[in-house]
Amino acid sequence: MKTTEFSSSSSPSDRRIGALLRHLTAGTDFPITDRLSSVFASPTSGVTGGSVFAHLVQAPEDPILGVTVAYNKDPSPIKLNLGVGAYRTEEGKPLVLNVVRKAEQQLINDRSRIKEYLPIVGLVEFNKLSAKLILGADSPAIRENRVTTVECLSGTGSLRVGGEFLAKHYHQKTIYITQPTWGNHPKIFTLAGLSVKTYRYYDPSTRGLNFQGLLEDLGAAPPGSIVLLHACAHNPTGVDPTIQQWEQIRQLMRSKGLMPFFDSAYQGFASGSLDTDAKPIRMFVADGGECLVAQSYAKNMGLYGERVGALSIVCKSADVAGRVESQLKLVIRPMYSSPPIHGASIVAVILRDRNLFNEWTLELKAMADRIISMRKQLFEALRARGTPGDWSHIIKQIGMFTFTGLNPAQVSFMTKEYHIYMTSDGRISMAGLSSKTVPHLADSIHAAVTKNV
Ligand code: KET
Repeated sequence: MKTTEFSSSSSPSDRRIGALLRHLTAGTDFPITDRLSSVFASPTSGVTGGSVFAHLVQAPEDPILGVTVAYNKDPSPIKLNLGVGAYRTEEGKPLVLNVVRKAEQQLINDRSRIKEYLPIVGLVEFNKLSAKLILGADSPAIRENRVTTVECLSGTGSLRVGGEFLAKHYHQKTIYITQPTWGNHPKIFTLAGLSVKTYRYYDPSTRGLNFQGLLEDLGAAPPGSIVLLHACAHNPTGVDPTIQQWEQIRQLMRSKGLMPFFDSAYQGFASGSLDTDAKPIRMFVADGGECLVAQSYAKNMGLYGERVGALSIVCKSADVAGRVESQLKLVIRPMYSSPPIHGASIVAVILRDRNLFNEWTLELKAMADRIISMRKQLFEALRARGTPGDWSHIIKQIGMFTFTGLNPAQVSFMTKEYHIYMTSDGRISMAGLSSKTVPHLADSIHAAVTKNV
């Protein structure tokens, strides 16, 4: 339908519509296209009828990102956002890593850089370097060309592309996710066309891993089922299997032909070492079997808003990997055509340069260390206040989050009375805390627990 152009060469009916529109818009600030949309709206609405969307109910805010929305609306000067897993400095400010600034400067200075579309699979050098980062520089799977890696829109996009690929081409359509897990997992995989089931993971009574339950549930899963594994720093519990337990999980999964799909959103944030945090994935790759890995650079390079990540599929042969890649392109092309160039270029500059890479590992370690120090400070602050209960899980849990055990009523009390924002499951982002804000948080937890909220 013609909408905005009414030139002298228009047909008589176009001219009549043009005149009508000029009449309608005279004296109003409404853009002409807005007016047009009501003139040409579907017959069920009519110009005077209600909106065709009138039946929509207000959707709830996202359980994690909605916390930031509520936080932004709070005018209190003492408010504290411990909802989303995003790193903050001791001053409570978002951090752009120094190596990222340097890489961006390099990119700007390079006048030969262009803004053409990337290929469907993204920046090829970024893909190669990402596979090396997660699987290890000496990985036989990479050497044998058995890995296909595509750049995706951060961790979420990588999971979604992987999920849609599996729904289309893998014989089993059920994916098992941990109970509990990151709230977006079930939504991503359901919309990708998989059927989502859970396996036991966390034991609230010990605030640790329910290893027996995990083995039983995976042991009872139909052969071939897909299993989503958090590579490290499990979200939201902060509880990871030990290396010995990973080995048992690997043996069980391989013996039943279960397909591992790793979500690696926190490489480097658990131990402070990129290699140590990738170990569980490398154990699965070392046995020669197949698996999928979704990588995110949101947290470990602080590239949250750049939306840069990668999906790797480790196959049995180079031939299969090539065909897998050809099918991944068919998933990606109608979804977003090709990924963005800037974030992947930053990552590629840092990963290819030994000095920048080393500098990155230091900055990453500093972030991980600050989080560990926040754990100690919060634990000590609660001890000093004599807050009832065992709070040792604060220092035992790993990664960005503490799964406090606070219930939704206690969380809402802390938000209302202390302006502390966190997800209703009692998860707090330790990365959002600083030495200055620890006492305030400890006061609020103490009050929530002792007032029997
Ligand atoms: N996996 C996990 C386990 C995860 O916690 C996140 C983000 C992602 C993937 C996706 O991150 P991306 O930015 O797409 O690379 N988690 C934090 C942010 C969010 O919810 O979007 C969070 O849990 O706070």
